[in-house]
Amino acid sequence: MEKDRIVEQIKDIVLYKTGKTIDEVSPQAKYEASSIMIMDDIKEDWAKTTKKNKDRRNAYYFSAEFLIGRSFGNNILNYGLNHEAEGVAEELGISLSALEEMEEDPALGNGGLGRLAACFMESAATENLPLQGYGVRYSQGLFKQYFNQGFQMEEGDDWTALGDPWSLRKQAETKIVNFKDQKVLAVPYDTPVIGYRNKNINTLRLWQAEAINGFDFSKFNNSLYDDSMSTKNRAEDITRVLYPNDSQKAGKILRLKQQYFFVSASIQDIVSKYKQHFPLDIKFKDFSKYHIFQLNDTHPVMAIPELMRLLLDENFLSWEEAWKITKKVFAFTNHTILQEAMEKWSEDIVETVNPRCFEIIKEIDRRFIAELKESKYTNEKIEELRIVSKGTVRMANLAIRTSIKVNGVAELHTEILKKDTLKDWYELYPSKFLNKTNGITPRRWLVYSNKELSNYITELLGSDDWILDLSKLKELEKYLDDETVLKRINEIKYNNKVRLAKYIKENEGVDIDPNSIFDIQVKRLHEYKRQLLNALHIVYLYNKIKSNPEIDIVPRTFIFGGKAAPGYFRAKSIIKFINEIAKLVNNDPIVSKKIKVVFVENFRVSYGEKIYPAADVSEQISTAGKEASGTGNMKFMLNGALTLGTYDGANIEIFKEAGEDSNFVFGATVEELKEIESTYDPEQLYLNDEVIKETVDILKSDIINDNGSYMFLEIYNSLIANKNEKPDAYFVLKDFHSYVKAHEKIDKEYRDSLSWARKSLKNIANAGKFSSDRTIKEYANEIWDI
Ligand code: Z15
Repeated sequence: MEKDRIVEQIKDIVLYKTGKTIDEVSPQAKYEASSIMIMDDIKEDWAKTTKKNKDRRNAYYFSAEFLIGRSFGNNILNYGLNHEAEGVAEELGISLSALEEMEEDPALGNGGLGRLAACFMESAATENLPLQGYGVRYSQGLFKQYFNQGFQMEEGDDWTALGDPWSLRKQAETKIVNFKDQKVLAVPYDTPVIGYRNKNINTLRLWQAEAINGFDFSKFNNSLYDDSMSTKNRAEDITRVLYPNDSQKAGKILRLKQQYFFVSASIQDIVSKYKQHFPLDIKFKDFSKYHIFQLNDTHPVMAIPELMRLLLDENFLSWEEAWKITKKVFAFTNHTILQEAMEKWSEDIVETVNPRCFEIIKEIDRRFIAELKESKYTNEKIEELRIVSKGTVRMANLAIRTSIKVNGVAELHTEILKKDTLKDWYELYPSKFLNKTNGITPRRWLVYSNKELSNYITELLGSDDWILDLSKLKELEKYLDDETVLKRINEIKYNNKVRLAKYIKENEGVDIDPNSIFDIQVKRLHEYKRQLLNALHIVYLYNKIKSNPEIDIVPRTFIFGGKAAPGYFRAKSIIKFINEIAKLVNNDPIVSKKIKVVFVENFRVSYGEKIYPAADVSEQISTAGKEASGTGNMKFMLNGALTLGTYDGANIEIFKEAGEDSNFVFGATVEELKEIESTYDPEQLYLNDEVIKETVDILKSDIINDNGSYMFLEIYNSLIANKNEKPDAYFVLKDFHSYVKAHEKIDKEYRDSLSWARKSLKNIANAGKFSSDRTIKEYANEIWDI
């Protein structure tokens, strides 16, 4: 029997690894052995896929982040071992969920951009598309977050401390990366990306930096101990830590070194494999037939000069020959219009990282300008478009100039790029621009994380085909008026809420009531995402309940999760603010009967898997125009939450698919904001609006306490009286009343539980578009031609 074979194999691995029998070892050892067993099981299929893809055109996803989350449960599901898994765990003397909880989340990404890369890898494997991931194997993933007196604290994330059963070190394929001031080894670690039930297994290759001569014995013998260690440390520094900024540039030389490190290793890897495969094609005439590199934002853009360098200096092609190839093999995804996220590097930093690449960039720029002059472009326009200007290298310009295609990540976002942010580029290269609305993998974000709903969908549709064709969910619409189905939808949601409440009790120590509305905002902390608007609304409710304790409102639990970049003071202030509101609300005997607030610690992929299935309301409340797409919004929708959101990013497409009447739309549109922008005066709004004033004034009161940090005064000033920057730049006060009204509508509509369930089902039924299977097929057909 399959189950017995698996159990025997795991016991064997336990014995080999520990010298002990299964009943003598820790849960961690059982987890490790089970993972190794899976790696062993898949090895032939993995090798077969690798071999098959050798002869085909491949796409390569270059990304500084892959936020893959835990592998164990997802691999069991995708490889089709899930029917045996519970029984196997039982034989090992442990529950399956206890085994799963042994795995550290590899947090090799910050947020949306890194998680998107992970969803794309899974979908490509599932769709039998030859897509290889290339990135960085950070020793320290994104910091772990905890709270001390309501303040965010950060702790290192040594995610491999207990080993990493999901990767194989491929020592023999090590590369050398040259910087101006050091040479380091790039050692690849390969992780399998298992397609759903198709035996197709692609590869995610992450590079780790190591010293060439790890330990200098001559120096050591001369008792220059520090010196002998420093070469090793300086090498390992390059991949030591993931920069914790999401939608914000780092601007540090080490960051550009990380970027150049992984793209140099990747391009060398790919070029050397090509030469092995086609030793006669010394002019690389067919290189562009076999390769297409997707640049995930500007982080991997150094791949462009690096490919030129390899073709020119190491393979002796002429500039024209090399450029012709380079111009055919890159495509670029833009993920933001925020200026603070646009990477621009000062010339001396680029020069210090790799002088030859800097020279090549300048030559690309020189030739580009000559071309523009030829086409009678004005100096003004040329200044906008050029790559090197005023002492800085603009990475987006280099990417757009070189790429065959440039894409935004949601319809609105792409329109803003064309009309506004990249207007001049769109004029120059209109046919390069296209939209690829983001998506999420339904395997991790529904089948794995919400088994009860997933099983019910299969029961209703009479087949599980929908897992591979999410548009089939549309057929659920025939049950929109079926009371039995609607009741079951509510029951499943309730069960998921009970599970989350239990987990939150265990992990945060807060009691929450599964009968209350679970109203959830989980995402990175950023002013444009407006967690502050959510918080101020809670203050408004608090005041309302205080002045009228008998008020009739449906009990509500506001759940927050998300990390602030350690250097982002105001984002940290907002966390502190929410934590103080939580304390105030939860400790008030009257208010806490109606509302509760909890900010969960250390929100991450595995926490998301527990949260999304339990949400009634999905908070997607960014300032219109600022959230490029959002993908959390899709995870909530697919799990039956109703969206409370602005006309921003992919929210607009969610409203379009599921209908505005199944969601709660509020706030100013991009056009409206553009119109009032120059005259917007939040101070007047505040002074003339009693409700807003009373709400905002809590920041200056002694009802809550920022422990002398001045954080709350700083938030207050940012809204009303800021001298150094535009006050309320994200229009929190502008949208406040509209947001309050939308919440009142939620309160009203939730009372009709069948009608709510109908809207929930409407959302699930129309979430098909947001499968990353759809997205990845669009990339494959319209950009990659694979
Ligand atoms: C990041 O997570 C995103 C954009 C960025 O420029 C950086 Cl540096 C990080 C996010 C967007 O904010 C989000 O709207 C989008 O859904 C996600 O990328 C994936 O495209």
